[in-house]
Amino acid sequence: MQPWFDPSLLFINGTWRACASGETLPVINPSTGEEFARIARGGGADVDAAVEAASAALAGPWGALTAAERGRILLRLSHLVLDHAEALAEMEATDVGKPLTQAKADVIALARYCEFYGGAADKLTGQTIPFQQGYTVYTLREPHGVTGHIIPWNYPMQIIGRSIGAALATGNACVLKPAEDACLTALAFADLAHQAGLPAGALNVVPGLGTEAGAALTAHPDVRHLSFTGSVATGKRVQIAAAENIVPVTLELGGKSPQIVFADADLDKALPFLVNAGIQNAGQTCSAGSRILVQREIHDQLAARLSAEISALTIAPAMEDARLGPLVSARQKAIVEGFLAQATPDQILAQASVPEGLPEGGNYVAPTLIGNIAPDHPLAQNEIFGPVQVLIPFDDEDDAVQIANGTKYGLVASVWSADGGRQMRLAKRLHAGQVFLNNYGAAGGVELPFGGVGHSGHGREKGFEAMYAFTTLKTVAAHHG
Ligand code: TXE
Repeated sequence: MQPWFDPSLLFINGTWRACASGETLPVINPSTGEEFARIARGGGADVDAAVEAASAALAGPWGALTAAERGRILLRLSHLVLDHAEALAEMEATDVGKPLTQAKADVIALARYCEFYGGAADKLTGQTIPFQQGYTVYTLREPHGVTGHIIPWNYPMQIIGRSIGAALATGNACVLKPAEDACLTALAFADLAHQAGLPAGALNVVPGLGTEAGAALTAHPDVRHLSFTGSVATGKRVQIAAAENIVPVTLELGGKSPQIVFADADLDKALPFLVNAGIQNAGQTCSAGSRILVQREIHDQLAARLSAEISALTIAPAMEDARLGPLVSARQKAIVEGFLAQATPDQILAQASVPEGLPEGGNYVAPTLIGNIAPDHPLAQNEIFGPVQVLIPFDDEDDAVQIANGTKYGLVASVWSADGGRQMRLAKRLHAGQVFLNNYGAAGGVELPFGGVGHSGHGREKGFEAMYAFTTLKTVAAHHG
């Protein structure tokens, strides 16, 4: 699948150009291991040019638009994304190995983010504040200025939608550094944004390595806000860089999210969610429900039902659209296999088989259910970021909360129970940015504020919360006597 644009170029100031070094990086199809395109190896000089273009856009036509005009551009962009749905989905499936149906869902989500933030652009208001006699006081919500966006490879379109959508709606000018394993739909998005009428410089895309283009973006003194989704280790570096320039930073760093199943749960309803929350996108999901905590009296029953489901999962190249495709890269496959090697044979409760005859260079990993494991075992503590679910028994509510809250993360949690009081109690006690009661919403909810506590990061994206994050509040106090 070849993109309709030249993917070896950068998108800066509304035009395509080669990177300063002229160097390119390979784009590998994870389903086959074959190179099918090249992307630019952007670096510091390219980031400088992108930030300069963004600053000029703010001082020029982009900065002069009203909120309603910005919103209309995003709404046009939403339609253009849908018009290109098939091409975008195929591009993503080929680039990151995501099964076609899941890639299509990401396109719909991207369009929905543009629609949501397009509609919301002129709904963001300040306040008037009662103050002393003779004063009128009000607040203004203003854009930060140039915003830097560092995006991972697992849900490129969704994360671009939530981050760039909110930043543009509030009037910032963006520099986007997509992950080296997933640049194509970011470049396509910039092209569509240009077609939708986005003024030059309002959105610039600089592909390249994290340690080069990414580090240069986080260190740039004219970038006034950073948003980052990725690993904890890189998140720390981004936060340190943000501290050097005293700029706010939003970090979304993944998790080890618990799905807590009580003996009174409706298992027929829960089962598809329990499985899907772990294996969607081959488990490469920040909000994956990768720890299933089950009340001891139904442990064996649930283990048997999960084992049957997980053993039957299908695996194929992304374009064949099975339940799982390959992992994004040979590197990610090695990470996941390294985790799996820590399990003893009695801890592997179920494993699907990778079918014979798949392309040899593909990064396929069999979905696996792990059990007989203590809650503090590394497999039950660390984000594996592959199709690996861990099953852990608990005795009662207190025990469930203790195990659920017993990792360094806190992104999402779910509670499966028919007891309404218990649902409410746990919703309060669980350390997480989102709690789902009798459902699981990984990747869902454009409208729903999303983000973590602890090592899952800080700051909130999605919904209206993101618009507050992408603005700075100014208080104006007028003394008129
Ligand atoms: O992440 P990185 P990687 C987790 C997941 C996975 C692990 C490693 O557990 O196994 O991270 O993945 C850019 N300055 N998540 O190595 O390095 C990089 O180019 C600035 C969870 O891919 O965090 C890419 O654009 N930027 C996660 C982005 O950071 C830098 C999604 C993410 O890459 C940089 C992805 C630097 N010094 C991985 N170094 C989630 N929360 O969903 C790298 N980057």
